Amino acid sequence: MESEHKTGISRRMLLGATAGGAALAGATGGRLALGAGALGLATTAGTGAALASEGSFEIAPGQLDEYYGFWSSGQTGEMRILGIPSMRELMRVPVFNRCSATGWGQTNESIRIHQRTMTEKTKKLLAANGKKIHDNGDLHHVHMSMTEGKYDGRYLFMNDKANTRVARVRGDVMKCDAILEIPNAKGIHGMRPQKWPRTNYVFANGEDEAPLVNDGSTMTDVKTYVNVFTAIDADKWEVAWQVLVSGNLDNCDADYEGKWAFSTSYNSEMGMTLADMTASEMDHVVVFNIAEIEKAIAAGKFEEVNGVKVLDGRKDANSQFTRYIPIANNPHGCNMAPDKKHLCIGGKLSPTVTVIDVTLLDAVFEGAEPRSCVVAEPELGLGPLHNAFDGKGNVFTSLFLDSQVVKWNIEKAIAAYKGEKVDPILDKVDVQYQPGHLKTSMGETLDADGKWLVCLCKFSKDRFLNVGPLKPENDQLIDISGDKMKVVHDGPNFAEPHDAIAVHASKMTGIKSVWDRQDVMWAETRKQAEADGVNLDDYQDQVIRDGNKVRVYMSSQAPQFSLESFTVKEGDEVTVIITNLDDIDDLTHGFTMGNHGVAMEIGPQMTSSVTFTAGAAGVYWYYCQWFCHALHMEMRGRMFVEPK
Ligand code: RUQ
Ligand code: CUA
Ligand code: CA
Repeated sequence: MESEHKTGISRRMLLGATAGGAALAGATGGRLALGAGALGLATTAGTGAALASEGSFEIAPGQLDEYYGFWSSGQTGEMRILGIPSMRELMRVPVFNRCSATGWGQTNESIRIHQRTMTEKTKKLLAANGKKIHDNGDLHHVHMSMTEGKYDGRYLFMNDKANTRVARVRGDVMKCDAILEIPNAKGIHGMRPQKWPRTNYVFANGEDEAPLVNDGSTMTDVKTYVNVFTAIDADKWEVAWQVLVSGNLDNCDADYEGKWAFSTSYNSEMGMTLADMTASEMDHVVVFNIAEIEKAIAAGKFEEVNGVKVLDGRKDANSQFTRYIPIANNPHGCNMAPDKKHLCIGGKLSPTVTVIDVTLLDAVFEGAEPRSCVVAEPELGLGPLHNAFDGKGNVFTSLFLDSQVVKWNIEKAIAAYKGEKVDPILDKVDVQYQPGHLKTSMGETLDADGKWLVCLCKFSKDRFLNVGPLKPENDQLIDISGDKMKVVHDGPNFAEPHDAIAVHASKMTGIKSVWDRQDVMWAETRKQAEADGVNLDDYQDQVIRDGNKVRVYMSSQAPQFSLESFTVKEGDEVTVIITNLDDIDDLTHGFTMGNHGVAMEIGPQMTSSVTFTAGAAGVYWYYCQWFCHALHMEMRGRMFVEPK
């Protein structure tokens, strides 16, 4: 298991038999232990599950959390992984952002993922700014792929509101493997995977209105503006179809039968100013009829715009693709309950949540009055934004203006709507402060278990030591296992987690600890290596000159790079390709080229490559920036740059 290194010093000798030794000893066993530990948690006394019922979130040192929390990060552009209930941050997964630690957004492997689905227009725009990719994103929503209404651990999907994109992260290695720029739409906000029969589509809402062919031929004529609902083929990672809608689109969800998708609209007015956007008494929820849309696409009844199949579902088109359900002005959250029946819409400006019975939607498509599907509209408090479920018929709604979470019962709300004298509100709890999204453990699936609620508060104000004018947000953990909600933990968080999901660890047993040498992430790099006569599996150092392009192939094995030095010329386009031969858990190396703004991660058995222009003549040191060995500081080498 432990390899003797070229220095003749083994890792065990250097690190001793304590912490480092133990970590190494578990190198093969560790992977198994992780899966078993995660599974074991649900039943073992004294772990998170057992503590949860006692209202404690504490996970003792060495113990594992019961749930993975997948967090968005808003304008930071990454996905984060936290443990629930400890709320410990476990990992950051760069997606739309540029990451200094991993080289995401700089390595060739990541740039290819960014560029694969980029439109020509975007490529031109970026080139004009001397850039290859957008290196920011505004990642609001993270959701996992599902099979029959339950998490299947395959993928996580996330939106970028800033640059109209949707990305996919692989559930096995927790790396982004696909980014899709959505044509025609503007500002992807709400985004949800199809729940049933499986995630064949990822639905994505366009929030901003723009001319359909946005080429400058029309600009201020708002009548030419449209909004676009997009269905992405989740496997092929291309746009399956789009539907034009009236009004803008905010949040969305899908049902548990695979029949419908739903989107809230706060700007049915198609207003361009705040006053215009809040002018009407009512906005609406758009219901999309998936079967009717698929039928029309199959029959070729679409218009192709920018390479995408587009249907017209606007009000005037009177199609069978959409229905518009009037909802009090400026609704926001859109959450499908795991009872498979009730869709809950947060009122935002209205103190109500509107409950739609989705079994009544067929009738609406057959001509029934659109609001005939509304079965409850409880008044809950000020600024209701999002809803979460415990699987027992109760809903938790965030009240932004009241800084509270309210727990209420759907059946009681329906009875009250019918005129019975019942109060649907079961409990209210103060949160600190101004909550947006909130999420229950497994609550957006049929496995909703009613144990924990994570509430993402937009303001922390006085809850933490003052760190200056820019303050963290406050993610709070609420124990919902009893009748009364209990806030049990404050978790400061950096800009700006909007949303999170809590996935039981038993769903995530497919996570790897070591890369597969043949992984598709570097398939293109492998092709280049083959063309250069280099076999990435039987590693030999090579420096290949191809005009002013130089490709440097080497490997890493703690604590050394196989090449102690290489030589290039000033202004050469240098590509360094490194394969990490270490194959034990947690043995990540890095490559940082001094004074060139270049750094990347090379995980166990991974191949990474990065391209840069060699600077002014001289000697430059490169080094490994991920602590890998007692002789990690010595893991370095020189690049000789000869004058032109
Ligand atoms: S939104 S705070 Cu971007 Cu999900 Cu409601
Ligand atoms: Cu290799 Cu540090
Ligand atoms: Ca409005």
